[in-house]
Amino acid sequence: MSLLESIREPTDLRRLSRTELDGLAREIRDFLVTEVTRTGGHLGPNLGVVELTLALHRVFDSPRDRIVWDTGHQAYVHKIVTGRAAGFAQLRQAGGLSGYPSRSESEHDVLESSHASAALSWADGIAKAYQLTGADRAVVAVVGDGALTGGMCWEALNNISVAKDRPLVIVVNDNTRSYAPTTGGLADHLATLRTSKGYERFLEWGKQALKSTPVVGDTVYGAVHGAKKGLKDFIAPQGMFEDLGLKYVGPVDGHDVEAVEQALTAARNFGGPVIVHCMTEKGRGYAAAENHELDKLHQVRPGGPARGRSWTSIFSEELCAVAARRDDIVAITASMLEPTGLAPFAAAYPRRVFDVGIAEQHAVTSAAGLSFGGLHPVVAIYATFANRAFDQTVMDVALHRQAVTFVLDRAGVTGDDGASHNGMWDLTIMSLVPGLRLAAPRDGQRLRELFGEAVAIEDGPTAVRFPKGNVPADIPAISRAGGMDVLHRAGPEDVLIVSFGATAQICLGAAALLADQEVGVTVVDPRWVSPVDPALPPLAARHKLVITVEDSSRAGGAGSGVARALEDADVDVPLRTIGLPKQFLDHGKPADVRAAAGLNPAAIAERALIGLKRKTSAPDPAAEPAMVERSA
Ligand SMILES: Cc1ncc(C[n+]2csc(CCOP(=O)(O)OP(=O)(O)O)c2C)c(N)n1
Repeated sequence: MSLLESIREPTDLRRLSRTELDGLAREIRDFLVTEVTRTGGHLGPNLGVVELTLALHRVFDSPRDRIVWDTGHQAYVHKIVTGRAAGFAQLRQAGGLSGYPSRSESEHDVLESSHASAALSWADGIAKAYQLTGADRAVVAVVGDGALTGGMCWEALNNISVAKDRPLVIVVNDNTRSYAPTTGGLADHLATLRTSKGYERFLEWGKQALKSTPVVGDTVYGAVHGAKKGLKDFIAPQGMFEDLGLKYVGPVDGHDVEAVEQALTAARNFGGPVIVHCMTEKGRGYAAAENHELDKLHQVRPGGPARGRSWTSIFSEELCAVAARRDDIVAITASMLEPTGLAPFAAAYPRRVFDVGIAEQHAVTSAAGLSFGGLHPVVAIYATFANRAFDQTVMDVALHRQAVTFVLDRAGVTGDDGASHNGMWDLTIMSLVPGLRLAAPRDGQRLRELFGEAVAIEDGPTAVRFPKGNVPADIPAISRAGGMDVLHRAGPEDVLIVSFGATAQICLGAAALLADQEVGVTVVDPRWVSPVDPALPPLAARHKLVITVEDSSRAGGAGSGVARALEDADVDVPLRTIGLPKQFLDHGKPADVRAAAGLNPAAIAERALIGLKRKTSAPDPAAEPAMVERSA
C-alpha cells in the first residue's frame, strides 16, 4: 500500500515519520500532476502547499479545529488528506468533486465561496463565536499573498489585531504570486520580511522553546508561557504586522514540514492572534509548472492549452486598436492581467495599465478617479467579481456620471468552477445602476462594435459582457429595428424571441424548430440590454407572444427590463423570460448547466408552443426543464 493510500483522515498523518512525510509529499505531487492535468483544475497553487497542508493537519485537529482556506483553489491537498483522493477522478465534473472546498463533501470544509480575501473575516467571526460560546476550538485561516492584497483582509486585520485574548492563527502562504507576481506596497513589505534573518532565528528558538511541547495536544502552561516569551523574543523584523499589534512568526520555509509545524504549534499555543508567514513556491516539484513564467500553471485545462478564437482575445485586440487611436484609454485589472486579455495592451502601453491587486472595489473607485482626471478607464474583470464592487459602481462611478467602461469577461454559466464562478448576477446588478448602459455582444464582430460604441460614450458608465470560451461564427443581422439587430423573420408574427448576447445561436435553433411547427418567429438581438431599445415595445405589440432569453439570472435581469418596458408602454402581449434560476448552480459542463435551465433550442421552442397554447403544459414534472424557477 502506498503512503497516500494509507491516509484516510488527518489523524493518519500523525503516525508518519519525517522520512515518511517527505515520501508522502512526493506521492501527493505525483498524484496531483496525474489527476489535475487529466481533469483540468488548479495545479500550481496546490503543488505549492503540500507540506504546508500536511503540517496544518498534524498540528490542528480538523474538523474540531477549523481550517479556513481563502479562495479555496489551493485546497486539493486538504481534500486528499481528508479522505477524498478517489474523488479526483471526477474533479469538477457534474456529480464529482468540487474544485473548491464544499460543505456537502466534507465536514472538514468551511468556506465554499471562491471569491478571494474573505477567509480572515470568516475566521474572525468563527473565533468570536467560539470565544463567546466557550468552545475550545482553534481557528486558522490560510491566505495567499495575492489574496492579502484585497481590502477585506485589511478590514479583518483591523479587527483581529485588537482582540489580544482571542486566539486566531493566520497563515500567509507567500509564493510571491497571484497569477503573475504580486505587486504593490504589501508585496514589497513581504519581500522585506522574506529577506530578514527571521527564519534562522526561528529555527534556533523553536528547537529550545518547543522541546517539550507536544505537536498536538495540551496547552501546558509552561509551554504556553514559553511560547509567548519565545514569540516576543523572536519577533523580527519590526514590520507592519507588528505595528498593527499582531504577533508575527516567520518567515518560515513552507516546504519544511518540521519548521512549519514548529511555527504553527507556537502560534496555536500563543493564545492571541498570530501571523505565520510561510514562504512557498507555486508549482513546486513539477518542472512544467516551475518554469511556467506566466502563472506557474495556476490552472490547467484538460487536453492542454485552449485552441480557437476566444472572446477575450477579440476584446484584447480591440482594446489595443482603440488605444492606438486614443491616448486617453487606460486599463485596470484586479490581479488578472493575462486572463482578462490585458497583457498585449500592457506590453504596448505599460504606463496606461494598472494592476491594483485582488481589489475590485478599489479598481472601480480608482477608475472613477481616472475618469474625473480626464482619462477613459476600461475596468476588465470577470463578471462574477463585479459583485464585489456593486456599491462603488453605483455610488462612485454612476452617481458621478463618470465615463468608465466595464468589460465583464466569463459572463454567464462558466460551469466547471461551480456556483461562485458563474457570471450570473451581472445583468441584474448592472441593470440596476442608473445611467449605466449595458451591452451584450452575440459574436466577435458585435464585441468589436459594442466595445467601440461603449468607449465612445463620455457622459456616464458603460459595460460590455461576454462569455467564457471561444466565439461562435459571426451571426449577421438581416435588418435593423431601431438599434436592434433582426436575426430572423419568417411566417406570421407569432413569437418574438428577444435574444441577449451569446444566446443568439440557441434562439435561432428554437426558431428553426418552431418553423417546423408552422409557427412564425422573429428573433431580435437588442445589442444593448440596458436601456431597453424604444423600438422593442412596438415590435412586441405586433406579436402574440414575447420570449426573452439570457445567460444570467432571471431575477431582475434582461428579461425583467423588457417586462418593465412593455408595462410602461402598456403593451399587454404575454411575456416569458428564460434565464438561469435564482439558485447556486453546481459545477458541471457549461452546456449541460445551461440546458438544465432551459437554455437550449428545444426548451425555448417548447415554452413558445405552450405560451401560444398550441400545446398544454405537460403534467409530467420530468418533462419540465429541471431548473426553471417559477417564483422569482
Ligand atoms: C474577488 C476575487 N477576484 C479575483 C479572483 C481570481 N483569482 C483566483 S486565485 C487568484 C490569485 C490568488 O493569489 P494567492 O492568494 O496568492 O494564491 P496562490 O494562487 O498564489 O496560491 C485570483 C486573482 C478571485 N478568486 N476572487
